[in-house]
Amino acid sequence: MQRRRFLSSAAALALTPLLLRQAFAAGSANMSEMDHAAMGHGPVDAPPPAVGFDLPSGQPLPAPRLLANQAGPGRFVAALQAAPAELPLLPGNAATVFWAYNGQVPGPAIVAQEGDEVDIAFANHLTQPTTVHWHGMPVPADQDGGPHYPVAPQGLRHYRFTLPADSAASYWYHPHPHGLTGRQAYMGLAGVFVVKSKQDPLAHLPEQWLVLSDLKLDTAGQIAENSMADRHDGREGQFVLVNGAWRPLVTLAEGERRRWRVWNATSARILRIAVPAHDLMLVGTDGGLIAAPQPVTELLLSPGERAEVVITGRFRAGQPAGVLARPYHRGKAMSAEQTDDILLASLERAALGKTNSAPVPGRLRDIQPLPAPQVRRELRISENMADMNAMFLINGKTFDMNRADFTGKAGEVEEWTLISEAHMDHPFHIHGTRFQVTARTEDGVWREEPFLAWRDVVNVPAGESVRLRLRFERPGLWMYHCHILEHEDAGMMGMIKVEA
Ligand SMILES: [Cu+2]
Repeated sequence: MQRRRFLSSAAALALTPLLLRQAFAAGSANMSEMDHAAMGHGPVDAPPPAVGFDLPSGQPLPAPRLLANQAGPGRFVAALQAAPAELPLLPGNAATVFWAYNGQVPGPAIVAQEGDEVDIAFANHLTQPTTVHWHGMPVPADQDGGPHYPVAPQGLRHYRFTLPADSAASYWYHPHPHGLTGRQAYMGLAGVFVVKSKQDPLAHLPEQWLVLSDLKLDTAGQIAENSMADRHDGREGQFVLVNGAWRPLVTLAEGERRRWRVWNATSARILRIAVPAHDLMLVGTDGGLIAAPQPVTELLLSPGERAEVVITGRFRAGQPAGVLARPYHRGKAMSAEQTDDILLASLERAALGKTNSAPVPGRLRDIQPLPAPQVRRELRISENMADMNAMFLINGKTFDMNRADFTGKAGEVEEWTLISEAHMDHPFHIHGTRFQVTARTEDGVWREEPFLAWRDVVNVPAGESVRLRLRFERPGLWMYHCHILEHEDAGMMGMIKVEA
């Protein structure tokens, strides 16, 4: 894996910079100094410019604030609005202008139960159209917040759907308007949506949520615009936040067990999360619990992806104490790859108190493999550095709002093979359904997936392939796309029309 990745990155570096420079020189009218520096000195750009200050750090991890339910049991009714919001990031400095749901970054967390009827009244107080996409959630196509259903500035709409049985999972919501998703998300619009089950085998464990997002500031402490490198490689900022806080403090006692839900809500980072010394057990993926716990040493989460892990405190002398993002090379062409660990949160040993060390059951959920497919599709993911208007492609095409790339039938099992002919990793997300990865290549060699899991995002590493099975249950026009939001906005997206 490492060797192949190195070779493909090296090839990308050797082949693309000149074309890149030409393409961007032709297409970019508004380049920052950094862009010019990047163009003049080859493909490897410096990290995001230092802002000259740090954010406050080391404060106890804040829990995401909840969106209050205005209804009784069986329903979840609330109001959500997207609007500019000034938040004081830096003591003594001017507030930073975000775009936020209900004035919060991340947006308010929604917690509902399987079976609930959800009714969210949404108001758009931005000066551009937006939508609310319920990422991963089983909702009807006209409630999914796709680009075909924009909410105009000052517009209002209700999102209504019922949460089916077996839908308990860690979802999230974010804008999905045509061409504007990346900017709206990096301005601060994203929140989490947790669906709970009344039969939850891990209900006895205390939960802690880690919503990972990326913040790129300019020297005035305001949210920076995308650079040319951001638009190509996907935006990364100077700060990776956890629940809106930079390097917060998590305390855990020796032997204490806790259920973590982790969201990668960054625009483009592939996070290789490690918590050295402590025991980690993977218990859930995008689509909720897996069949049986899997001991892991790391958690690879690509943009849009979620995981649930049970952490058990194991403090050992000499181990770095913290939640880390290990270096991961994703084939960037214009910016430097991550070479060092990033500290996401500090971890401190708490005194033994009323800690929970209850065991994790050996069986968590019944997941049946999807049967043999009735339909097989191939999706080739590629990059064309020579065409500024069609740089990121699926089956050779850039996104067209008026073109369904495939037609499917509700209830049929499909097998999709995602084939990367690209130099970068592209995390692939499908709307309207969840899927089971059945096999992936590693250095070009197919390997069967070791366990069943429901997902809605899967990373397709540069030059590799992924095979998955899915079954659309709901008719409609469904999007699939790269979840590096700058790539999605640049057209690495397609649609399948699912007929009843
Ligand atoms: Cu991509």
